[in-house]
Amino acid sequence: MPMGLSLEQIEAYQRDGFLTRIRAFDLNEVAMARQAIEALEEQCSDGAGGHSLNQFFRVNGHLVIPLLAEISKAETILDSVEALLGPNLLVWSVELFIKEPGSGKTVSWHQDLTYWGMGDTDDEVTAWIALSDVSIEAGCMRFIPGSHKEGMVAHHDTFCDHNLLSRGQEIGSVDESQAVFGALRPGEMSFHHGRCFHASGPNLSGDRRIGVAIRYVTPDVRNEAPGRDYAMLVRGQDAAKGWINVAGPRRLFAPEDLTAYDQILQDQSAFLTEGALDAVSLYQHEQQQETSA
Ligand SMILES: O=C(O)CCC(=O)C(=O)O
Repeated sequence: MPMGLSLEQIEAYQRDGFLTRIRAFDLNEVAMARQAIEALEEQCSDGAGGHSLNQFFRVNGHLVIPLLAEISKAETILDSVEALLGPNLLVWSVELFIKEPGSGKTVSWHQDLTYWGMGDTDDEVTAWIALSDVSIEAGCMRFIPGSHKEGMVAHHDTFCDHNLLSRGQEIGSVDESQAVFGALRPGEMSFHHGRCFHASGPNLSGDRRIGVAIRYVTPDVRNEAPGRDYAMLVRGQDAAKGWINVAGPRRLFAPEDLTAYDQILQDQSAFLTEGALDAVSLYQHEQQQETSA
């Protein structure tokens, strides 16, 4: 058993469907990661290959931005993910969740797996790493303990403007009195199961609220899932080869990687939950100019 998590932490994740306040990076590492992301925002705001930087931050950024691929391969994170999913790990997606200071953007109650086209599985987990102080005031995530045991539940689309989810999709009925806040200090991470009900509030703090969400999967996910899909092997082996393995970026926005990015987006969109064809990602990120501090 890898030492990334204690037995108590593994049991808590299995019981509650989430786990919070696990250290991923020290303060120096997290400051460097934030600085690198903000440098990208300054220097590459136009994006590349016909896509905005925002688009890469929303979906599959690890395919064209080496920094995001490197974060997803950090040993401390992988040790903890291995404790939850076992020794063979792939990255399906890396996304940035940025709420600007004073932003009213929220995320409605949802389950991730509902829209991802990989079916209902226990072999996926999100590691969400805080690159800033993600306090309650800053709009940290909230989770409903044990909700991952309720199966996949119905969602409806609200297309609400202040929702960061692309269709404003939400679960009809959630007992919010049961919700647990997952506040994180910079460099800490939480884990959540793809069926765990989760949401987040506005950022009422004076700083940006920045999180990197990494979706880890195992080779077993592809035993039942439809269509073709891609993932980057980061630990162990993918003997089953159900995933089409991608190597990760050669360098920032390499033309070959941008071509692969388009192909992957097209293939993923083809079998994504109907109605979500504009982008594989569930999420819309705020543009910096929308800041309402
Ligand atoms: O960052 C947030 O507020 C929501 C993140 C989320 O829904 C996810 O990582 O699945």
